[in-house]
Amino acid sequence: MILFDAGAETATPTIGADRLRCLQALEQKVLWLAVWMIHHANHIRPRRDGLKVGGHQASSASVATLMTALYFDVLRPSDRVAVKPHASPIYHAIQYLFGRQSRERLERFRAFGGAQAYPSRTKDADDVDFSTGSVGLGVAMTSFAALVRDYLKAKRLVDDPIASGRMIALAGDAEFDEGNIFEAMVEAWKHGVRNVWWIIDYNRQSLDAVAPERFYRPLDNVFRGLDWRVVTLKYGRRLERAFARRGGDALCGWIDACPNGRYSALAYKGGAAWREQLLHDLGDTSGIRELLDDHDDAALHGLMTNLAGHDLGSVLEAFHEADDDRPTCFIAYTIKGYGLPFAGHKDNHSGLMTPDQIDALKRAMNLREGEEWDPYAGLDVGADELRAFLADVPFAQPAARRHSAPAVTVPAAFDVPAADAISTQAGFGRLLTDIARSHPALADRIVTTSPDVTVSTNLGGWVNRRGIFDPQGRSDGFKDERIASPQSWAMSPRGQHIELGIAESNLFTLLAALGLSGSLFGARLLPIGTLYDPFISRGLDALNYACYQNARFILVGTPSGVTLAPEGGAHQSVYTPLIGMGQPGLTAFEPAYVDELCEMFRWSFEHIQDDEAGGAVYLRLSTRPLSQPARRLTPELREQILAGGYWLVPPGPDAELAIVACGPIVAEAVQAHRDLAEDLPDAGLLVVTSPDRLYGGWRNDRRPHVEQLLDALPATAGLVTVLDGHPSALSWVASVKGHPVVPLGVDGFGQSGDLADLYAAYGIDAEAIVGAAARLCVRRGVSGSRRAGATGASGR
Ligand SMILES: Cc1ncc(C[n+]2csc(CCOP(=O)(O)OP(=O)(O)O)c2C)c(N)n1
Ligand SMILES: [Mg+2]
Repeated sequence: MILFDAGAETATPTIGADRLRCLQALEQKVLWLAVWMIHHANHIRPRRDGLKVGGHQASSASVATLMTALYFDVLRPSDRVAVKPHASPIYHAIQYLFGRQSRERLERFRAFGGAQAYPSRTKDADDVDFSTGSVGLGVAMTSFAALVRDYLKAKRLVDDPIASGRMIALAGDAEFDEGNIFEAMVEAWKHGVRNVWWIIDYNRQSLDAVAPERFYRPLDNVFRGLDWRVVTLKYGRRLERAFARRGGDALCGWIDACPNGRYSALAYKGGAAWREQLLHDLGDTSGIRELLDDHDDAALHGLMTNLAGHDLGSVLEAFHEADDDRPTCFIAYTIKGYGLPFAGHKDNHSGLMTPDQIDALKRAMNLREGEEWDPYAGLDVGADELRAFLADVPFAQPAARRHSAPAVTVPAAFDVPAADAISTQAGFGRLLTDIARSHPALADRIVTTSPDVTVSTNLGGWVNRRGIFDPQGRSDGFKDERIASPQSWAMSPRGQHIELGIAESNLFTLLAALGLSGSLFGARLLPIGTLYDPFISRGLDALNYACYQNARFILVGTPSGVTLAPEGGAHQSVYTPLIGMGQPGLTAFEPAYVDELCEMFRWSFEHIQDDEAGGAVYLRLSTRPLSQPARRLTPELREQILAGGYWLVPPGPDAELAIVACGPIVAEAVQAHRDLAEDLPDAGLLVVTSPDRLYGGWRNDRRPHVEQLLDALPATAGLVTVLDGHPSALSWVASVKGHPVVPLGVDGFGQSGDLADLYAAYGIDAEAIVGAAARLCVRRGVSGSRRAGATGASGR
């Protein structure tokens, strides 16, 4: 069994011997605490459900040195770090040593209310900067946080030292299999983002597999191609010294050529196996036998696994050398499970040490029974010295790291853009343009962004007024050449629109960063992101990631549904209303009319600023112009719109039917309601402005709005629900009071056509609604003149 090898680190030009001794002691302690925390959760804490608790001892060990160097020496309080998900125990152990994490929470690692399995900005109590868990996203988040910091800097909304903080990702090497990282790199390059470090824990292992050795080259090339500095930390100083001996070149060549799988296997087997292999391969090379004779098995193992990512001195030197703001990638060679019995084993990802192995490690770390949680026991450095050292660590100095920012005042109402017929998407564009003109204080804090669909989602008017953000500034070539265009594309540090390439994952990761601007950097922004509604799915995990961190933004999905008609199925969203309902931390609306949209926007600006009870908002909009009702919203109607729905036509006392409709399909519902008036004069028409709010209220409120609405409807009445989206987003309304229902909507792929063709094909036109009403009435036994369906429609 191979166990932790403290090695004897030597001082470096910038790190004195005493300092290094303390750091090495902390490195040892951090590794122990992480391993113990996981062991305790799996083997000691009582369990009730027979489930494995898990935790990642090997992933943690891999990064113990790198994190020790960062947190106990290199970081400043203004730096922000995304820690690779499976190093959560190391992070919590470090915060414990700083006195920012309680022993109780460590004892409850992965238990309810305890330290989280993956670092969580919202659920952990020890000041996690960026949540991680879904690999790749935390890494990208650091780039976008840096972009947000640059945006604030350009507008003088943030002071030093916050403005000079580094955005740092401690990444697992397999995270670079996730495409989102490369999308983020390209975008960051376009925006000239600075002051970002990505430190790759290059253990060449993922969950299942050992990575091919060839991977290093493309990785290195990509970074260099995008103007990053690449610092490769390959061999530790003990190995470097061995390379300087006779036979050292051959030894170096041998390791360089050693396939990752073989190297990992030998790292697992230990000293005797290294010896046998080296004798076999290099025994005839002058100097090698002497080198082997100079090392017993343990020392040989220590030497051969002395990769730079486990050599504190090398790591510290490299980090300190990168002292400018150039984006820097450190590729730090490591061994997964370093210092633990399963070091290098290809199956070690979810491996857990046995109680016997833990006991042996405890002994190797000079810990006695009962000292397992002790921050100082068993180390070569005394408790007082370590306490003093910790108190002096730059990162431990008092500084606000969770900022707050004053709220931006939101007007009591927005003027509704005047038009007889207008789409919600056009209304959105006009509203935003009007805000840019008429509400400067609010507009100054709005920042918009879009993945290459700025103009086609109607942000053009806003961009013409507020400009595109570019820290350096660039003129609009077409304007300079006096070529007519409705769109001004000038870029400057004053610009308030961040134009992204087509990568929806980037949109959501940027929204995550913009939406945390207040708490990360102390300056509040009101982010609005637009994209075509179906492509929400493309970035869904990043959207979830943004919401999980409680980032605040307004998302506009437009156009949506088959209502996009001629553009065909690939651009038509079907189940996004269910995403709106199902995504925690996101409130979804789908307005039919533009006055509703204006009220939703006003509410959204307040909601995203409500630090306690707020969240992000999603508005599903359409390009279909609709005749607008001639009305002024009463306070009561405003409330109902926000609560999720209102009776456009309240049901009469003898109503046999109500149509429940959402979004632009309300026009068909109005038509069908008219068609039914003669047969069913008491029928009601309910406009649902938010299936999400309506459903949430039903689940959580004492007097749910949906119940109050349905109180107006006799218990015997039937419902026809209809939307341009998946029918289950509305059909649940029937179960509130047990009304019979025919649910209409779209549950197949979209296709090209005109509105009449498509609405008929998917059974959501007026005729289909009337047909559904007829079927309901037949089912309910409504007879004679009271039966609907003279038209004999073809509802589905
Ligand atoms: C998006 C996503 N897919 C899959 C997983 C499951 N998973 C967890 S860790 C891991 C491999 C991680 O390897 P690496 O990043 O190299 O970390 P290491 O443990 O080697 O330090 C995988 C596939 C995940 N967390 N996120
Ligand atoms: Mg790995």
